[in-house]
Amino acid sequence: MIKKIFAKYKKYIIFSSILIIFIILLITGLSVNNTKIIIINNYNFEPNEIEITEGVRVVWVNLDIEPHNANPENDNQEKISLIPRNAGPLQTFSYKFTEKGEYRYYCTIHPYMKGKITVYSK
Ligand SMILES: [Cu+2]
Repeated sequence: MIKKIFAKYKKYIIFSSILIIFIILLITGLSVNNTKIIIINNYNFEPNEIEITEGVRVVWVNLDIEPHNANPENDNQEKISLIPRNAGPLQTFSYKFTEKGEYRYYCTIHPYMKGKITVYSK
């Protein structure tokens, strides 16, 4: 029965699958330019050093079962009031960097977790 239906609509199924894949590629391709993803995995920011241009949004995705956050290492660095809230397991937080500079951050819960983001002007 299912085979029969599949045979009947084969063309449409293949066509719509290709269309869906194309749309997904289009959406991810567009957002990749303006978004950088940092995975938090096993008490590490991966990658822990990135270089971006102004206007890029950095998204941290926490894959650990522990909560993590990312806060500026230097309190005088008033440019970033960076991500003050904790991210629980499988949660994300994000920050859009609009000013060039070097941003060092760490997790206040696990201070040995460190990262650096270098933002260049456009
Ligand atoms: Cu942490």
